[in-house]
Amino acid sequence: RPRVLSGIQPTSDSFHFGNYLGATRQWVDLQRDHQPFFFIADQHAITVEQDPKVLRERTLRAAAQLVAMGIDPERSAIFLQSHVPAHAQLGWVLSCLTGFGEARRMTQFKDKSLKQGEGAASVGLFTYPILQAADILLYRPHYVPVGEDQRQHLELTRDLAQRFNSRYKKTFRLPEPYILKATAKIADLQDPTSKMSKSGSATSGIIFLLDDPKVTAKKIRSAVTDSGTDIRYDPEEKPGISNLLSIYSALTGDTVASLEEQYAGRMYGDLKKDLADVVVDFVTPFRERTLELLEDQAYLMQVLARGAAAAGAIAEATLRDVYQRVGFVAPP
Ligand code: AQP
Repeated sequence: RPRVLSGIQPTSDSFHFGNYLGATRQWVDLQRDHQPFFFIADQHAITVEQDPKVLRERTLRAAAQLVAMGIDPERSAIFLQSHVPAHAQLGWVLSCLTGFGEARRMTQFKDKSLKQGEGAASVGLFTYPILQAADILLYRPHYVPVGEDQRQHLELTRDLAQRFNSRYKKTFRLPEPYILKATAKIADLQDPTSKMSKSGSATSGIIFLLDDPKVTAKKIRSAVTDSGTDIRYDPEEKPGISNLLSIYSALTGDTVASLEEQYAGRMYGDLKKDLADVVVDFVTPFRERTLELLEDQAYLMQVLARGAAAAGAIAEATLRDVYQRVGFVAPP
């Protein structure tokens, strides 16, 4: 079975609909006929300052959410990045293979460091995509299910894999990004030309999976819409309505064309009201299940321990190959 791997940062109390529709929902689907590895990127999280207590809480909340949304610990290895030291160890080797200019071209670093102000961003934020390349390459996955914002990092990962393979010996598989076009970039409800992102936007534009469903319904009913009145999918002219249609279609399985037909001649308010109901029906049981899982931390720790053992065995074997190929003497 082809292998898939992906990760998510524990940097908020709840995942948002961008994370879910852009990435983790594909994880749930792909686990059925792939060999799945999914990790919570706690080491990436500290590229910006975190309160240690909050980070610990959010890490467990992330694990609970993954299980609640349908990642099955019996099928998938769910683990914490910091539990598998090979990630950081391979990260170092790959950073020695990365050009400074090459790292500087990463647009996500440019965007995030600009927000933090000149010179304030950490070196970790700068080298983050290299650690991410290590996260991926250790497992030699075929596919990496992510949102569109990760495409450039995936290209760097492939470049580094290729460079290592040609400089030393074929070691890494070149992974393919698995990006579903329809949900590759879920937009902010208040600023539909920007991606829904916890660090970039006012919370009124973000649908958090664990928000009180009443709050979520209100956010959707207050989403910014476009000029004109017709409900049609046109991301250029109607980014707000198009985003709502994308979310609606992804959650119900109705095609965008059939939704356009269904809402022909109706008001924006009708679409928003119906979408709010669809989203509430989805998040209500999800939220209950997550809160239930959080009551049983012993179970969550057991899931993470099992995941780390499965992932660690593979990651360490790859790292051994790498160390040997770059010329490190094996420990006695
Ligand atoms: N708006 C989005 N549309 C589609 N996919 C998205 N992803 C994130 N936002 C969207 C995908 O979610 C996965 C996990 O991403 P992450 O852990 O890197 O989360 P993130 O990037 O920290 O999420 P944010 O909200 O975008 O945070 P900031 O603003 O801090 O960067 C990835 O596969 C990502 O593509």
